[in-house]
Amino acid sequence: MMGDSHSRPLQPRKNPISDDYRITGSVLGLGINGKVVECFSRATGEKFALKVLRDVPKARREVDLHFRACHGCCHIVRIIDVYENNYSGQRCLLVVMDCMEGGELFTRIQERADSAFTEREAASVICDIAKAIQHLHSMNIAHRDLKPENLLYSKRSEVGVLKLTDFGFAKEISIYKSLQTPCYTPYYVAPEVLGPEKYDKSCDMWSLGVIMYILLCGYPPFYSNHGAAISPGMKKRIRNGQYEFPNPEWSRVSSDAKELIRGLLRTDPDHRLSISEVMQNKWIKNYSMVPPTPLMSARVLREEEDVWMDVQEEMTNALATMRVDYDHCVNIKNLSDSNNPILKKRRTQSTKTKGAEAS
Ligand code: I85
Repeated sequence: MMGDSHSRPLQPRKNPISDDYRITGSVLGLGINGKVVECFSRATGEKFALKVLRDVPKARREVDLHFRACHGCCHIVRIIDVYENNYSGQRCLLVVMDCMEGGELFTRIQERADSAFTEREAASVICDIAKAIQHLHSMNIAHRDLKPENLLYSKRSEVGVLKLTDFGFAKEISIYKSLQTPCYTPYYVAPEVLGPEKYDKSCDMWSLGVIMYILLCGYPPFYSNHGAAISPGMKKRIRNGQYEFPNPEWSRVSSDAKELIRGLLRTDPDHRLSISEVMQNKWIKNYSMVPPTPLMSARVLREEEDVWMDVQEEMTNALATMRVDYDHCVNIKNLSDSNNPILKKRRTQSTKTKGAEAS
């Protein structure tokens, strides 16, 4: 199952990981599907990050997509090795990754001196994230969990590279795959049958818009009135595209940047910008020519540090809602097209009638 024709095949190793790596107790991060701990290569002494997943089909999909995606793009965290081991009595997948020592994107920006973070730098950060998305979308993979916690820097120093991680919700959206079901004749396939591919990708584009907005001002475009979990009011604002560019944070930000955000946060996924349109956008393409206007993001992030957990939770919830909505929409379409009992009955009847006519 690991790997396919257009990728390097991945065979999880079966030998104990402790042959090759020394696992320390140090926890680097906690995901919903598993924890990430520190480990060291016995051969080189180099430090790596190890993600421990229970070996279930969903975990296999995550590792397979992440492994295929991390080659050929320097903005996706690289997988070094995968082991299939028994770990505390359970079958586990142990994923050895390059260790991102620079921490999360917004922690890094928050640590910057006031006004040292500029619109030009924000453009270069968005360009890096966009390159990761472009790579994924060109492979027909939607990440579907693009959020601040999944954007990590490789090193603490200036040379650190921003990389995307966690493919726990990633989905392969090959039209060929979805058309392999016997109910479709590819020549006559309706646009909405091909639609889901676009909706999964447009989820990543919306996330890019939210991240770009936060990067430029330090707070998100949509927020809940009551702090934590997503509220009906916030859902309504997201649905209606109710957000603003308030002063003073936005007063000096270029209209090119605001225009790009508007394109990414369009409520109708059909009208939202695609990744190729973003790569062609001049604020992205010519980011080195974006004015180096000082931003207020670093200070706002620092001053609002106590609500950052709520902001992250809200984004997590919004992404979950979006994935459910789009998946649901796919199910409705597939069901009505393929398992329509009346159509099935009529088809068998008409065959009988035709047979009777012929004889
Ligand atoms: N290194 N979402 C938040 C981490 N190197 N981290 C998360 N899903 C993953 C953790 C919880 C992301 O798939 C995650 C995943 C993978 C990693 C990951 C991969 C590679 C790291 C869940 C660090 C790290 C290492 C040293 C220092 C620091 C961080 O997290 C810091 F700077 F924070 F001190």
